[in-house]
Amino acid sequence: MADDVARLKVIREKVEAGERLSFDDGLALEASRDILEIGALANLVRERKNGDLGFYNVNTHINPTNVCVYTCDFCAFRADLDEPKAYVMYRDQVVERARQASERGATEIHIVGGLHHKLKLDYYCDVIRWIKEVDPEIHVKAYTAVEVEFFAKITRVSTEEVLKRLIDAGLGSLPGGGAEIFHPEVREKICGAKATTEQWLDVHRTAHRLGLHSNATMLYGHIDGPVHRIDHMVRLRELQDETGGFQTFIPLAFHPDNSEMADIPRPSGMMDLKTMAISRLMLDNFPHIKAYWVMLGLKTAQVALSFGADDIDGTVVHEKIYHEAGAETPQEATVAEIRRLIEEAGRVPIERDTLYREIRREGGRWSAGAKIQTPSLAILNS
Ligand code: MET
Repeated sequence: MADDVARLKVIREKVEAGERLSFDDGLALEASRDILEIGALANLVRERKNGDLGFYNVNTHINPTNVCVYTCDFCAFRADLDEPKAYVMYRDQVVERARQASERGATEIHIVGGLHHKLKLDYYCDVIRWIKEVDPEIHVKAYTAVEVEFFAKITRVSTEEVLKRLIDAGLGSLPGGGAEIFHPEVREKICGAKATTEQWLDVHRTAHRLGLHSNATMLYGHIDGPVHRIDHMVRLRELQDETGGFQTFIPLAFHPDNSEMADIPRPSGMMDLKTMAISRLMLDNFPHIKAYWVMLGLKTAQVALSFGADDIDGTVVHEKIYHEAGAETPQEATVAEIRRLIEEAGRVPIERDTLYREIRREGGRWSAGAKIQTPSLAILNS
């Protein structure tokens, strides 16, 4: 206990001085139960970087197929080709979904899905094209690094070539999925077949070099321990030092239902908030930390806005992956609801696009302004 107080005091001094926390500092935070002090430190960084802004966006999800060659233990979404629940969305369905999104004023479509061995890269490019034909303004954030690596394998081209073809089709940025846990002790057990840690990081490195921004996630609360989580964050921090291309880190709370790990309990509220706060503290070079309400629940996501998070994600609609794993959250949150939650948390709700530009709405139309910078961000970036 006395040890804990002393360690946190040293960490506080570092945070106040804007110094980088070490791997061991991360482990000390993990070992501590002083959620209020950890939260206060994360909040300090959060306010230094993002003031009192609380970001959200108006988006929708498309999961083009659930057919997947991989059998990750935590996944309740995947299907074999011959299973009744197996599906592929073709042009009409994608166009219809994009049309609905566009009519609702969505600024972003988020696409992730299964790795279907019979579909070609052209199909995955077409999904983006079909959306862009409906609404060229809508930002398509599509395909995890795991998917990009898989497309490269089945097409026998480099991941750089895959990214170039996707960009040509209209890709705007990469989502952060497929990262799970980078540490091999865990990764090999829960998703050993898919892209390795090095491959995942390399796809993002390449994407950043090609001018794309991307996000990064971490699936926590299953067989991961403190070392694995801190290792995950430090690897991301190192790549971000190199490229600066990451925008947002999203800690994802594991949902066990219908998965091969259904016997593992869900992460607790304590773990959710601590992981959020530690992410903010360790990932000192990530501009944003997101409390993804679909997985955390709206209530925890709201509280997380005082534990390091500055973003609560979007209206979502049509979420399948976590709902099939037992998420009890609604399918959709309204803008009014999201804004109320942010305001009640003492933050100023700001609608952003995928690249964190402020959205202005007039009548049924929207436009993106300049990239949002809090005063402190402006100073840091000048
Ligand atoms: N199947 C993809 C992957 O493993 C998408 C996962 S959804 C977050 O990366």
